[in-house]
Amino acid sequence: MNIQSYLSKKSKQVDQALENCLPGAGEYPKHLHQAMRYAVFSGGKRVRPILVLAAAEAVGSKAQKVMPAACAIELIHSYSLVHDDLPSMDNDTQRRGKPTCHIKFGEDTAILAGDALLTLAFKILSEGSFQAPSQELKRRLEALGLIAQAAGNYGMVGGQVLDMEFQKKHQNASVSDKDLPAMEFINVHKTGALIAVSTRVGALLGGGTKAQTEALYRYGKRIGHLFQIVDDIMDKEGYAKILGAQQSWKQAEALVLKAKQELKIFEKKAATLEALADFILMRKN
Ligand code: GRG
Repeated sequence: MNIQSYLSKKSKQVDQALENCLPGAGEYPKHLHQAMRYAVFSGGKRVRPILVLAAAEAVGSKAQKVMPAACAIELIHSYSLVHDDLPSMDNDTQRRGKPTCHIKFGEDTAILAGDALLTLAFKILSEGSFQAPSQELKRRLEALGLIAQAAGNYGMVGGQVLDMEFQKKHQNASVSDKDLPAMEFINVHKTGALIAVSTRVGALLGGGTKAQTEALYRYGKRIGHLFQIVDDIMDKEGYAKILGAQQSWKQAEALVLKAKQELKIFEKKAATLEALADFILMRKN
């Protein structure tokens, strides 16, 4: 399994599908549509959509079948980064080495571009469903609800609010291991939920059995946790601050093993997901 060539092939397919979902830059209202496109096409790794596609492949589906869900999740991820960078949140001026959306388009347009990306995600998830057979329709509705749950108050948005409170509380105080449970709760929701729902709906919409879908959901949760630990090691934040880099690496490696345990039932079909776990551990950005 050459994961680099898999990633580059799939991210090109995701980019093409995103291009088909998004309004053109010249379409009215131009400023809004340009901001939406800027948020989506500025060099993201496409980890979440690729997890959706790879989970579908692990249950024996064609990746293309779950492409709308993969795009929807990437649009939600893109919106979350636009809003996370706003002055009232992290107040960042740069993302992926470029000016953040609000620096380039103004704060008002950036807020609205985020809103529009989030709502577009659900439009894409609903598309074509009137013609779907009833079993397929049920799976689509379930996936739509799961994605909404992962993105909203019980998932990413809830985690973001708790993180803001946590940051305020620790502005002048250092973090210690007694803060670990609170930090884990935040991460499971803020970062983990959208990653875990990616493999879950990839399996569900790919036609996986209950056991397969649950195994890939557990895999996704491990990967989400892993993603955050590696992020913290790179940024010398969170886990790295509390546990130190060496201990954080140990935790990350243990999570890779646990994630791979969940893939045993898929045998060779999960080779990509195995390689993706290693890739997330070793990623450099
Ligand atoms: C504003 C509702 C709202 C939520 C924001 C996810 C999030 C919540 C904020 C992002 C903060 C952050 C940098 C978290 C660390 C993990 C993470 C999500 C990194 C960015 O994801 P990548 O590396 O991004 O997949 P790319 O650039 O590849 O798309």
